[in-house]
Amino acid sequence: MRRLDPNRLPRGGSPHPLRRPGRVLLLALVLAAVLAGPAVLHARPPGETEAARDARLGWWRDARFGLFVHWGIYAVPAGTYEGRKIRPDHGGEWIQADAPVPADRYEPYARQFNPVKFDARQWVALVRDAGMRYIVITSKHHDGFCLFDSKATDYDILDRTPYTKDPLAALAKACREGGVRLGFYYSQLDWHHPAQMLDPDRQGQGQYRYTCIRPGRKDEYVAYMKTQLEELITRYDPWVLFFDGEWVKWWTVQDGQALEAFCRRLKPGLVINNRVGKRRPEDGDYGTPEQKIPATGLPYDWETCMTMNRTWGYKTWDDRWKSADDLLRKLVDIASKGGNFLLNVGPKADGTIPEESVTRLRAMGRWLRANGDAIYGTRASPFAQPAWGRYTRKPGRLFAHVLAWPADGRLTVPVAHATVAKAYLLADASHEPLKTQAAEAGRTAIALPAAAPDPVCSVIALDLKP
Ligand code: H79
Repeated sequence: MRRLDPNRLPRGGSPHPLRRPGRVLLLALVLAAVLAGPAVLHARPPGETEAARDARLGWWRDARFGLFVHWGIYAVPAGTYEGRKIRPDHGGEWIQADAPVPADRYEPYARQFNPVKFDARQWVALVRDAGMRYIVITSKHHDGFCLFDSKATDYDILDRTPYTKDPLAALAKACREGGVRLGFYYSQLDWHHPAQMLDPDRQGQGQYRYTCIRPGRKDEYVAYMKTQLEELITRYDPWVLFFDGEWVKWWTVQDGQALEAFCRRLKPGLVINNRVGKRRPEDGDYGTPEQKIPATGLPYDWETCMTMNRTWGYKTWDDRWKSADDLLRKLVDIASKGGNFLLNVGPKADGTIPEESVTRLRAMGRWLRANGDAIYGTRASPFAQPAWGRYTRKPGRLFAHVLAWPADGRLTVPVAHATVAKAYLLADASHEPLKTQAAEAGRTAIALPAAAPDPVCSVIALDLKP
């Protein structure tokens, strides 16, 4: 997708940028950027061409399905404080704000966070079983607690918990060995760092949602983030950075651009979400609709992140689970609109993933083993959404995801019969051809078996002639 932000008009890649039409504007922009301070213009790798950008984002666009992991010391209270179930409609990772839990009662949860059953290889095996291609895990959520061994703070798993290992190191290793790409969630909003304070002008949860910077201490906090991001990038070599909590007033577009540039200098191949800045299309690489699927997709790269029940971080009592069928239909819907699906689990404090999540992931993986060709590496449907389901496409191929099997055993698709080389059920290993014939208005009719082969979503593949 081409970006229209003037800050990102062609620059370093062209040999004679100042001889183009519009050079006065460009010069003015460069001048303005220089006057405004360093690192404003080159948020993306300087001179990155569209082709280089496509190459950098290729694996991520093809992956389509990833695991979000919200794991931290909030898994200890797990949704309950002083016998009260805290906010059924809100994530357990917000319990410090929602209860609220005073800092001197929250921090000691670390002493009960001892994930002795955590097995990185088992997590990666589950991710592979689910047909997911990448993981994004919380390195630091809003509570400020770090799941890795950071030299910038002692508020981390090695210094504050009985657990003696770095789980992100183990996960990075298991991901490398298992062919899964690892990414890190990182929150700019931080309830623990001394440079931030709860907003004194707000009461209740708003104090936490919109923190303030203590006068004169913003540079200190930005330096803290840079130290930690450098640790994360150089030590674990992540593929994705997912920022969050960027909505606070003190975090600006310029702050986002500078931080984005900083991360990319350390690893130019990084894929970074738009919350590094202020969620504008031109911030980072991709949009981040949360808990929702855009009705008709978005005109840039995007990823829907979503919970399986109602919480991101583990709660013992949240049993409002979406069904595996529902989640699978959402994956198909998202792929048909050209997006990725980042589906969340909230592991327990002992390091295990709730059984309800595991069964759903395995069910989705079973479907993907037979039908993954219609998800991975596909692009958004070129057609309007049909009443019976969704389309995805690849060069030379169209996939019809049939969610409502036609009672008359006939499906029509908006491609001319002369261009259809073959139609078949994707899950049928023999790829036995289905009968096709020309239909009204340049369409093709496909004769289907009487009953849907898959009760949730059966995929008809169409090989198209060039
Ligand atoms: O980590 C999970 C949640 O804990 C975190 N994001 C996911 C991935 C999250 N924190 N808060 N929320 C989600 C909801 C916050 C919504 C709002 Fe706003 C923040 C409402 C007002 C400020 C979003 C940003 C809508 C307007 C600005």
